[in-house]
Amino acid sequence: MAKTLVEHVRAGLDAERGAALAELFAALADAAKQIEARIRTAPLSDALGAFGHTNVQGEQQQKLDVFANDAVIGAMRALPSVGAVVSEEDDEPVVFEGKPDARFVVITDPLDGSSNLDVDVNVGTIVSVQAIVAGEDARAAALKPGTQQVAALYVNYGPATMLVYTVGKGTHAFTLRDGEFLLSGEHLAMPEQGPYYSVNEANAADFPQAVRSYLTKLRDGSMGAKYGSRYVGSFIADFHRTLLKGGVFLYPGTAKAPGGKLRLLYEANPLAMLAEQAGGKATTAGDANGGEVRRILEVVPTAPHVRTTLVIGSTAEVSAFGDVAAAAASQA
Ligand code: P6P
Repeated sequence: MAKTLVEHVRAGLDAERGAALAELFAALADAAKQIEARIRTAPLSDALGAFGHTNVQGEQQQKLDVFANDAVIGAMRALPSVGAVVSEEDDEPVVFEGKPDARFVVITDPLDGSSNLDVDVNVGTIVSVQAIVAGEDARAAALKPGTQQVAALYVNYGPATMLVYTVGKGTHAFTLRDGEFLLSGEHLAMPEQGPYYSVNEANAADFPQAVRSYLTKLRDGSMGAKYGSRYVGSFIADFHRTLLKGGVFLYPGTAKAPGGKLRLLYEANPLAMLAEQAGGKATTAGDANGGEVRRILEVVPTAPHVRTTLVIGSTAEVSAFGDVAAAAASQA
């Protein structure tokens, strides 16, 4: 019988930490199962469509965004170990009073890519976990760099419902069957080079010169491979493919989002940890003028909803971007 999520988390850690994280993951898995059940039959109910409120991101909240947010926050509220939740859907951290033993802050995009729900395309739940150091308040705990994450996970609501996690000891995949997340891939290894690049080509005219030069390099065969282009427009779907098949996903600066669109705390950081634990890499794409390329996990967050440019995937493609950007910067 394949290992369950809780068995796997416990097996990889010392008893005390394993128990604490297993309890947290079990609660997150329960929230994911509630979200999955609602998504699977959404077209038959009134669950789809806009909630009628714009969130802190300036995005039209979907009803399922609110449902997913309530599910995750409700599950975390019940755990003595979780002191607060920082959510894409809430302007400020949701702090749980009266939890003297709180040791984690959970940072989440409860339903990433929800604009795809109406057309039945994959969406995901993304979670980053930071430790609350004695005496630290939750907001400060959430604003630590990604190198200090205790755990990272996402749920991909696709043809299968898959949960992928790391606690810093490899990246592992589980598949939901009969209410249980069962081990379906252990110590995932991202290919060193892949067959796909993934970027919203509609923004190409806005990309910094370094990014345009890089895309030309991917297309003209000088990487020693013929690339295909894949872009779902749902980060978890595009990342999950990159994790399993290799290649690169980029969200550079654009005219609309010069500093990038994806959020550092609950999109880039958790997936960067998962990528690195699978042998991949994740960096910024430099700023709108090219600029310094930095390892995502070392970027120090300035605010809960700060955005970042992103290049994430196989070592060959992410390193090649760094070389192109460095060459461009030296000629500037
Ligand atoms: P664009 C979804 O809204 C999201 O946050 C990510 O899931 C996805 O990768 C990105 O935005 C897509 O953005 O500008 O290409 O539509």
